Amino acid sequence: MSAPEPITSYLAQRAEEINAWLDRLVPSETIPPQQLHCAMRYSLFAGGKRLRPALVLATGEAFGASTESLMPAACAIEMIHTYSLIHDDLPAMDNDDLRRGRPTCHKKFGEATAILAGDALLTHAFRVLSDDRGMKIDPARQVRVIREIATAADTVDALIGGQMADIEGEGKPTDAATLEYIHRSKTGAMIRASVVTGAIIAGASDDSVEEVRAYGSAIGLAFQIADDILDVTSTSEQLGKTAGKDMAALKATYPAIHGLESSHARARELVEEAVRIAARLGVASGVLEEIARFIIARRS
Ligand code: GRG
Repeated sequence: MSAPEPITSYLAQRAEEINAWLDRLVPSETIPPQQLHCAMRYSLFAGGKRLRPALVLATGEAFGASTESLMPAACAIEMIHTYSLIHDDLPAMDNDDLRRGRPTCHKKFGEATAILAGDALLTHAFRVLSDDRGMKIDPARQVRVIREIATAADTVDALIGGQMADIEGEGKPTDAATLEYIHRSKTGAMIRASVVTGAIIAGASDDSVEEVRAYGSAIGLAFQIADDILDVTSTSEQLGKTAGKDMAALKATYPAIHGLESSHARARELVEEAVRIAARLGVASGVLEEIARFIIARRS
């Protein structure tokens, strides 16, 4: 199954808007240190899907926020995501040569610059998030957004913690519960935070924020299961990153533990759950439902 046209066009349109904002928010290559800004922008503008910022926009707009108020946080989340990819590709981690269809940041700029480019994207994200001219919402709500994103990028049930568990588990037998923890933390946390961020900026009620969180949890796990499936069923050209890496690194993946059939079935169940949650949010949720379906229909 491939993704239907309307949602891929929607995401392509949002990616253009997001790219224009990122271009304004990230220092230009002409500002010193030029090499560092070149490396940050090289990885940032290498053609990612912009799924996480699109989720911020789609959720926030569904609850009535303006695109302008959502864009700083949407872009900050993409910066954090890109930092994590740069660091994940480093020789000390996944040691990868290809990302987003191009040589990885350290292959192009050297390891020291790539480490700093990741650090700088993470730091710059929080500068953008804390700018009082940015999202233009009540300061208490802005702090809540910053806390939500920092928590997702942190260690407990979050991005860095999930990455650590993933590294520690390499080459060892991993049980289903540990695999689920790694996926929900490493991949799920930032996807969950993306939708929650949109809802908070829009001023959604606490109950709605929690419903949105449940939607984000479901699509976050579905996304990583789909990623595990793509790793074994696609080519490097299709993915824009090295295919078959997980198996070669003896990584715990859904297909390795549960088999391909059950992995497909679990991903479908999670998407159906997400669609049900989106449909009862009480807002126009068509885009959120379509994004949930896209997550397992995508080819890269
Ligand atoms: C280094 C702290 C740290 C964390 C690294 C992101 C990550 C954690 C590792 C990358 C490897 C991996 C399989 C991560 C799971 C998340 C994932 C599938 C990332 C790729 O996200 P896409 O497909 O990428 O949205 P694009 O390029 O489209 O943005």
